[in-house]
Amino acid sequence: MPDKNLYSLFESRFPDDMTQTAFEGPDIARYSYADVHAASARIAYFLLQQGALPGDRVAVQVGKSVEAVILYLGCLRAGLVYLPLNTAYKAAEIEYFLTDASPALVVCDPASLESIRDIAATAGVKEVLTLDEAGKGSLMTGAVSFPGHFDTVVRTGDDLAAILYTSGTTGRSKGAMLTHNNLASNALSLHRAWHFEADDVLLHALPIFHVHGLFVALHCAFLNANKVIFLTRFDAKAVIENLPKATVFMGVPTFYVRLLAEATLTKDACRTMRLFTAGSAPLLEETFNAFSARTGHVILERYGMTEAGMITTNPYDGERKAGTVGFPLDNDVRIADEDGRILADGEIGILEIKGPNVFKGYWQMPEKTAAEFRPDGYFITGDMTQKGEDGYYRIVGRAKDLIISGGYNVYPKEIESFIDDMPGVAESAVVGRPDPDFGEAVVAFVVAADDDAGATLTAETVTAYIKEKLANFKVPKQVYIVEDLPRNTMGKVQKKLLRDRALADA
Ligand code: MCA
Ligand code: AMP
Repeated sequence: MPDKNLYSLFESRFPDDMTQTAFEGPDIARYSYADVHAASARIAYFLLQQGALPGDRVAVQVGKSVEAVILYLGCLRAGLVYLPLNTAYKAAEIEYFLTDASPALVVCDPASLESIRDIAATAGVKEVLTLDEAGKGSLMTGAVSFPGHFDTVVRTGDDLAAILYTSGTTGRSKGAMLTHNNLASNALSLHRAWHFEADDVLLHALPIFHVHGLFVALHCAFLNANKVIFLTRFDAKAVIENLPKATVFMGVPTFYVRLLAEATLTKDACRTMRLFTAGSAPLLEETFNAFSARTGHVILERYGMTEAGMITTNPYDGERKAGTVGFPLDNDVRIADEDGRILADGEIGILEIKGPNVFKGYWQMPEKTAAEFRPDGYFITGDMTQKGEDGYYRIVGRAKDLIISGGYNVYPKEIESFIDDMPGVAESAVVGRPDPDFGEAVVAFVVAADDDAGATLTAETVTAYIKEKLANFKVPKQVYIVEDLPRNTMGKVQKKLLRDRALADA
């Protein structure tokens, strides 16, 4: 059986001189490709020795460190399925993921060990290991005595490499199953489309629990064994200080807004750069224009989603157009109406896609998977799209009720269900409001119940209630206590009116 393990693809591109730098950065030690290869071998051995078997899931909620990246690579090598979790998730959210995915092992920050151990025990997890932001913990102490050579487990292209949870319009998160082929094909497409070369240096400031920072950015770098300048968090000043050592930078639109707020972002600071890319949320034309006026660099905007990696990209060589996401990568795309009727060029409809990058389905949710694919295999993205006369694709809206705040997806339904369960609440509606920093901000409208708890309900108590239980990026930036929610004659909440009110107030 030919080996399609994604790690084997990376390994085939490793440099002859393995002492070449893989990672360096202001807050981390230097790691060569030899270090990464040996450390990922030790982790692969250790995880298998802990009782995990190829195909088992390894859930990981840890801060950003090179060791966390090496853990990901170790999982690939051991044939384990990597399941990264946003560090902002709280206990109740983690409980859902662990119960749903039933991982063999969990790796978490030592600070959350106690609470995660309890949840893991109920979810039948064999072992909970720790890894802190400094790259220390029981994972590393356990792995250290294992050999630095490991025969990467052979995988077919269709075997799972990772599961990434994405929230859903129904409020329940779904685990998108990504295969070795899905990840490899998308990595190779991007590497080619964005002209990655052996001497590129990637400046990395994204979180590594989502597609953008983990797959898009790191995979491109690994395919040429490039050096990665690894920032453990996004900080605009640190990014600008490190730009003169780099050639490529990738960010969500909020990164670019925050970079532009720094006077030190100049043409000179960008003198070694060849490429800035943006995605995960729409890049405003004013940000695109301000960035090119200030730095001389035209940001390349691309579009994608967890279920498919990157789908379209602006051209590397041709004109990069503001407000567009360019052309399809190596997948077939079409625009259709809600019933799947294919529309003519120029018409606005929902983008549907088919290709080697498109995921295998949602973990243990065959009905949800079937509902999001057409009978001929096209996946329904839920993004309202238009193909212009110029051939460029534009994402003009969303058919799904989704807010994207600072590059993180927030599904109103999830927040509404949560608020509705709060004592003293009759009902609620959550909408997105334009925000200069996060692109969109979460705003909640809450109707108090006609009871004692309802009588004392305030915006502050609602906020505090959500903050305690849900990830911070889901916490509304503003809560309105209202008499009732505007409804149309069918009884449906008129979210447009709520958005207008939130906008007028802002
Ligand atoms: C932090 N906060 C947020 C967000 N991040 N609130 C709303 N939206 C957010 N995204 C909260 C904090 O908890 C804090 O709340 C307050 O806002 C201010 O925090 P701040 O220090 O400014 O935040 P930060 O730590 O600097 O984080 C902002 C960030 C971060 C750097 C923009 O959100 C980020 O790294 N975003 C990138 C997301 C990403 O990688 N997306 C890719 C998904 P309080 O003061 O109350 O505690 S992959 C994807 O979408 C697809 C596949 C694609 O196409 O790429
Ligand atoms: P996620 O579930 O985190 O993978 O988010 C995917 C969603 O982010 C897509 O379905 C789009 O709605 C949105 N998205 C990603 N990139 C862009 C972009 N360049 N412009 C507009 N929306 C985008």
